[in-house]
Amino acid sequence: MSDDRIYTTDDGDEPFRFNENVARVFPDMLRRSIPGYAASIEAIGSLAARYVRAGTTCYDLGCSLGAATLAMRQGIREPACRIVAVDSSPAMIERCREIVAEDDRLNGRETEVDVVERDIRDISFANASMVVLNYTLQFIEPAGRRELLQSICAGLNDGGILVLSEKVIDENAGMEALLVDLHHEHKRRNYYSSLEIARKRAALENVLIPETVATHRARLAGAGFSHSAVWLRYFNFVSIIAIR
Ligand code: GEK
Repeated sequence: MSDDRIYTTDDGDEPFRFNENVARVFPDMLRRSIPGYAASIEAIGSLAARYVRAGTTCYDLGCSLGAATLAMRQGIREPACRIVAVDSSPAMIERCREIVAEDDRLNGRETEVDVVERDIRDISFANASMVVLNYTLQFIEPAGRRELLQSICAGLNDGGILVLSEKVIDENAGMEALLVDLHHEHKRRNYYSSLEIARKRAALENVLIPETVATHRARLAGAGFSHSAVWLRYFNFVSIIAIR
């Protein structure tokens, strides 16, 4: 695994993209940048054990290198399940296919995994018992988020679960400034310089568009989910579970 040194040289003037350079350092980038990331992956495995039903499909949307896919695959206790792992970045998909093939070799293929290069807005969902959007919805234009969640909810079986992890903003400007500052301090503790943090922030402007927890939960209810709850919060990063 390579270290993320992208913004030691990149000045952050160009918008952030999920290209080959990012795919190469991605596990290191997420581990050092997203507080609670490891906990989100662990919980996805536990939730798969509880919620995934025999003969159903699971979706990992914005799968990147397949960390959530492999956590689901390990967690699933039922037969004849399938995981569809989707990402629009060719660099991510190429590496994800290699990682899944290695997992096939080491751990077997009892749960089939299809790795699909596509925009998650073009997927049709059916017979699903679990859907994961682990830090992905934030990259979809806000105007398209409701339609995507409606289509996910419609494709979930009754009692099925969505895991939605996101960077969020706070309604209160003072709290928002504090949470951003705590996040940046967390990144500095993880050996990102202030310059790297500032450059990455500039590159993510208008690419990663965070919303409030209240906006997410209201949208989930409007999309047809019967309940939702925040199960993880670490500074300005949350993970929400929603049940159809
Ligand atoms: C993990 N879930 O390790 N269609 C498909 N993929 C997309 C789209 C789209 N419209 N927009 C963005 N992506 C992973 C981490 S990363 C989170 C997810 C982050 C993809 C994009 O290519 C990238 O791989 C992923 O969503 C977001 O649990 O980098 O902060």
